Amino acid sequence: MTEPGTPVGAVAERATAGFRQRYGAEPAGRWAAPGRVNLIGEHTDYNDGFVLPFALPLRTVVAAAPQDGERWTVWSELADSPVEFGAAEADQPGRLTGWAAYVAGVVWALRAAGHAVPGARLAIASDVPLGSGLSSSAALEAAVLAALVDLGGLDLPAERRPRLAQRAENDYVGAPTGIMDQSAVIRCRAGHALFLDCRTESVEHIPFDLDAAGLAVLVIDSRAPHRHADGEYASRRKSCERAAAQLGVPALRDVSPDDLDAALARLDDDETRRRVRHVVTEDQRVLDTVALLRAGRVRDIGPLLTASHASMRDDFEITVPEIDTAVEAALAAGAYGARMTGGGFGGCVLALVEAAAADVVARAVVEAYAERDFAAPGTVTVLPSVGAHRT
Ligand code: GAF
Repeated sequence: MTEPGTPVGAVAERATAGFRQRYGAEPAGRWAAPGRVNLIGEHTDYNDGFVLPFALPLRTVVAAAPQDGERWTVWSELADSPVEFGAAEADQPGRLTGWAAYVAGVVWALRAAGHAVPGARLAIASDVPLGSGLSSSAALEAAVLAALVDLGGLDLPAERRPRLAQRAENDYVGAPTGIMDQSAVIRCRAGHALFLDCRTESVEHIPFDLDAAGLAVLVIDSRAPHRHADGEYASRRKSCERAAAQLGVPALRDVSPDDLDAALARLDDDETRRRVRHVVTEDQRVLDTVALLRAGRVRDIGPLLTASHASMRDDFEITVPEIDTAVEAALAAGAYGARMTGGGFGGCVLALVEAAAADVVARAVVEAYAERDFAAPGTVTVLPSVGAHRT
C-alpha cells in the first residue's frame, strides 16, 4: 500500500518554496484544504437529499500575499507556467479555462456576492490526485477562498463558503455539480463524517473514529479513464429533475421510501424509475448509516455501503468494470462493505476493513486487476481529517 498522505507540512513547504522562488518574497500566510471521499449518499446532493462525506489527509495548500490593484497571479507546481488575470477576466465566467478557472471562479463568485476581493499572488501545491474523484477541484476552490477571505478581511463565515465555492464551479467553470464536495472540504472535522442535509445545509459531525474501532477505510483508485463523466453526470441530474417535476415534488428528496412504489408507478419509463429508486433508497441508506454510527456500530454499516454500490451499478448505472472489480475483490477478501465514491464513471472505491486486514484486501484488488489486464490500481488507507484551515 502507498502511504496515507504527505504530512501537511511537506505540501505547505512546497507551496512556500514555490512562492519564494516565483515571487522572490515571503507569503503572508498559507491555507490548506483537503480532498474528500463520500462514505455514502451518492447523487443525492442535487436532489436536496443527504450525504455523509469525510475529509482526506491529502491536501491542497495555497501560499499567498496581497498585491496592488485588482490583479491575481497564480503559480501551481502542477502547471508549466503561471497565470495572471485581472477583474475583466474574472468577471466573465468561462473566460479562463483549465485549473486557473477554479481560481478565477472563486474571485468571480466573491465579487458577484459583493465582496471587495484583494489582488493577490498565489502559489499552489497539492497532494490531492487530479481526476480521481477525490475533489481536487473543491480543494483548490476552498484553499483559494480561505486565502482571499483572510487576506481581504472579508466577512464570510465557514457555513456560507460552500455555496460560494459551488457557484465558482457551476457558473464560472460550468460544471453542474451539487453542494457536497465544497461542504466536505470546508466543513469536515477530524475523526468525524459530515452528515449534511443538502436542502437546509445543516450539518452534524458524526463520530467516525476508525482507529478506536480497529478499522480502516481503504481507498482504491480505479485508474479507470473518466469516460464521458461530465455529460453522463449532467444527464443523470436532468433525469432526476424531470422525474421530480413529473411527480409534482420540489426534489426527489420529497419522495419517501414508503411512497416509492406509488411514485414509480406514475413514471412512464423504466430508466427514470431506476434513477428515482436509486436516489430515494440512497437517501434512506444515509440515514440508516448515520443511525448505526451514532450507536457506535461501525462494522454494521458495511452492508449499506455494498447496497449503495449495487444501486449505483444497477439503477443509476454510473459504475465501470474496473470499479465493480475493485468492489467485488475487496468484498471477497473480507471487507465489511465496499462502494464506489464520487460522481462515477471511474474514480475511487472505498472499502471498510479491519485495520489489520487492509494490506490483504489491497493485495486482493491488485491481483484481481492483474487477472483482467487492467492498469494497476492505487491503494491507500485514510482517516477522517480536518477541513479547510490556515496552516
Ligand atoms: C460529484 C459532484 F461534484 C457532487 O456534487 C456529487 O453530486 C457527487 O459527484 C455524486 O454524489 O462529486
